[in-house]
Amino acid sequence: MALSRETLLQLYEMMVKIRTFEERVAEIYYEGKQPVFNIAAGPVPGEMHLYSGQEAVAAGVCAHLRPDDPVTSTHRPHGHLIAKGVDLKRMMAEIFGKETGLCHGKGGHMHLFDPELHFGCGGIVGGGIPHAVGAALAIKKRGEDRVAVSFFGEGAANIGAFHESLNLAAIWKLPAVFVVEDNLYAISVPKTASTAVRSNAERGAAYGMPAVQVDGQDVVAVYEAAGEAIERARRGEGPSLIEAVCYRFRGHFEGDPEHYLPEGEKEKWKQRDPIVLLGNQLKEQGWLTDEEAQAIQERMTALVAEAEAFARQSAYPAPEAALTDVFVQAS
Ligand SMILES: Cc1ncc(C[n+]2csc(CCOP(=O)(O)OP(=O)(O)O)c2C)c(N)n1
Ligand SMILES: [Mg+2]
Repeated sequence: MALSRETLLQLYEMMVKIRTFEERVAEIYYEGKQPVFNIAAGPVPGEMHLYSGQEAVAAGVCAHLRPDDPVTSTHRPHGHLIAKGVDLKRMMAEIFGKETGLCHGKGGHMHLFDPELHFGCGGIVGGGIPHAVGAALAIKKRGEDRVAVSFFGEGAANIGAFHESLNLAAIWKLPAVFVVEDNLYAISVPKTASTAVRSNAERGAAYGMPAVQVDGQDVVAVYEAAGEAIERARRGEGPSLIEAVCYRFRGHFEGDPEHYLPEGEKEKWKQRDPIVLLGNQLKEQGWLTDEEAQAIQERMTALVAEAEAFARQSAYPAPEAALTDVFVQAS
């Protein structure tokens, strides 16, 4: 099915939005942390896992979702939340730990929650998979046509919760879509050293659910596979598994020396940058000029700058608020 110019431009713009946001976050992250890398210094202390390179997966899947469709994400959540439609100001403020952030500054980059968008994530690898199944069970019991989507890495696909979740989703025919982002590595461990099957799509058969492998650098391929799986779930026909083969263009975390990468591997994958691939396709079709691409970039840069200014100007949470919105053991 040929996609319309409007849809392709929306996908392109979303990928540029995610990339632009994260490139700026990376610059902000390194403020005050040099010359000797100090993880506790700067306006954004702590770890930082960026999504750069994988934008086609978030954009291609979330383009089919409504604000009320639940999404669970990971320790690498920025792309998924932006594609779900978050207010960049509140997201940036959360990354800065400010009171105006999504979680009033108590979550940070790895714990971004947006109840209006039914979005959650966290640092427990694979932790979001059963949460999505729980949401899908609630949707089914209420007789709604919403769909729960869980994004996770190929590393997470080896934890027990993955297998239990897929089995339950299948046996109960739940409206869930599982998206494995196979970016070849779990920190420094290559998939070939941790996973017995060649492709996680092969595992769908074990749970009696349709499963496909798609080129995760190709947003159109992701969009089409996700559309089919999400519509199937909305019709009440049960869960699906999508394996998107992709690559992260930055380290596992910022500061990762990446000694584990074979020489030339990243450079090879960068030749298949999802934004450049779609941009070239649009230009060849005569659907995007260099000036239009430039205008999209400028618009996204301005949006991110606005979010950054909002975050910097916001206050930190008051010390008296330290115990609100968190679990406190009763004395
Ligand atoms: C339950 C659990 N085990 C281990 C870790 C440490 N850890 C953080 S990220 C990560 C690798 C995850 O790899 P993958 O699922 O492929 O996601 P990617 O980082 O490639 O996006 C590990 C092992 C953790 N956070 N949680
Ligand atoms: Mg991985």
